[in-house]
Amino acid sequence: MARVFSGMQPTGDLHLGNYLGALKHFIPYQEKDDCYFCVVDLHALTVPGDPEALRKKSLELAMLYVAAGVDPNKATLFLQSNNSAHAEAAWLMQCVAKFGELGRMTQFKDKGQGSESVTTGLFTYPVLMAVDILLYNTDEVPVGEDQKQHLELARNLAERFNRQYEEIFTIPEPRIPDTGARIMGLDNPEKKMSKSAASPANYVMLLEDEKTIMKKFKRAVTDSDTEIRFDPEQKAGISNLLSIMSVVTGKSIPALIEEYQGRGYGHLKVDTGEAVIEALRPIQQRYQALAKSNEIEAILTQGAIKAREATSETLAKMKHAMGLVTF
Ligand code: AQP
Repeated sequence: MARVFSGMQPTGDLHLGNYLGALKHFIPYQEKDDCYFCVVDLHALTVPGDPEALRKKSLELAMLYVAAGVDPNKATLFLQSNNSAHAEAAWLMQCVAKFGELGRMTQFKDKGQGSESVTTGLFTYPVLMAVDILLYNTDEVPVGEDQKQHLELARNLAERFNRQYEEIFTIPEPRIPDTGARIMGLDNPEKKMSKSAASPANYVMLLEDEKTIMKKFKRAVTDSDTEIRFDPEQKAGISNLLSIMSVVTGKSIPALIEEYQGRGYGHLKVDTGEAVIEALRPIQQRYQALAKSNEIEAILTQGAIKAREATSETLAKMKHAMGLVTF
């Protein structure tokens, strides 16, 4: 049985990219593996935000995990800040990580854009993400493609710690899906779908209403050609629609190309919109039911206990290996 860990940030709402690139793939793991799924609320503090909104979004995200199929009887679901081992281990690992390697993280370069006023948390958060994973002796991390570099850092830090101190950490493997690992913006298929995009036309939120979802798909930017071909370089918009349709319906991309060839882009747009609406409907229904109950509080309380239990030994080993004395 493998140990599986993954997390998502409670900043803003989850979009289709977060779902198709990551969350959807969490579900099958819980049938056979020991899974820890986390709302990484400490990560959300790296950019300025409203404390009340963070509290609300953290619970909403936990409910979305459950609505999307995470079963608290099979997997451990918890809020990162409820297990203080994460913050403690992050400090220890910051004393192993190098300034230069953190400066090379593309997400920091994109979000920080060289500004001196960004928080140091934004700079060091890949180290926190590394220990999020390493503390659980994780074997596999299901993530979207944009997290590849952060996963590589986590592996490097684990190897360095093991060499420099003691062999404590398992070296985790990223699990990036073949299709859907990088869902692109509907208004700009050259860039990944992102909740911090300038226009809401960029993304489809998991809890968005059906009419808006369809409108966004109908307006999805494509090229002015008519040929249906999977070519993310030359035909980014059409390739993005084919990827979305493929992950949502389970049909292969070649089968979809055959189905839509010669029918014009309009059909593909509408049918992809409909397939997404169908896929999101049960999630939205389960979410609405959960939101009316206070079930999530008990789930997260249990999850926090299990998460603390799972990490206490590794944290103690880490401290001891580094020369800290505990009474
Ligand atoms: N466009 C995407 N396609 C596929 N997977 C994606 N992920 C994010 N965007 C896409 C995956 O979603 C998981 C959770 O990501 P996160 O909570 O760390 O958020 P993020 O990667 O920062 O997502 P955003 O929407 O892009 O936020 P902003 O705009 O704030 O940067 C991860 O597994 C991620 O790979």
